[in-house]
Amino acid sequence: MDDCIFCKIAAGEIPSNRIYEDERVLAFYDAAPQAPVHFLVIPKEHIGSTNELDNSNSSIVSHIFEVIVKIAKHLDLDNGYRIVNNCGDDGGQTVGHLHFHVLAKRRLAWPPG
Ligand code: IU
Repeated sequence: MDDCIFCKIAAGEIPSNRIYEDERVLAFYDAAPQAPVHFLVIPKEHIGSTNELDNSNSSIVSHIFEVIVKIAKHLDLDNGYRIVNNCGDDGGQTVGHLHFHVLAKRRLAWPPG
């Protein structure tokens, strides 16, 4: 998508603090961290939100979760972490490209606001 900021980050047209990348996904630190460790994992392919997942593209989600586990080990997130996906306006989604937040290294409250 031409005007999608996360597509531009995935393509390297906008710089990001990258943690991991392969042919299908990119993980990078969130520009406005909400925890001492806060990174995002995105598909390189443009998928607008969770609502655009179906049988043709949903395998990316299991891959993203496998990548999260790998990164969590790499970053020593032994005390746990939270994975967040905001979908749509009421879900608090502000960037229209599927992404999973990973927050760690502080005790997180529940329920979220
Ligand atoms: P949300 O779930 O759509 O609300 O999350 C979008 C996140 O993307 C949010 O935490 C932003 O800080 C983050 N972000 C970023 O890391 N770099 C950017 O250039 C932009 C947003 I725009």
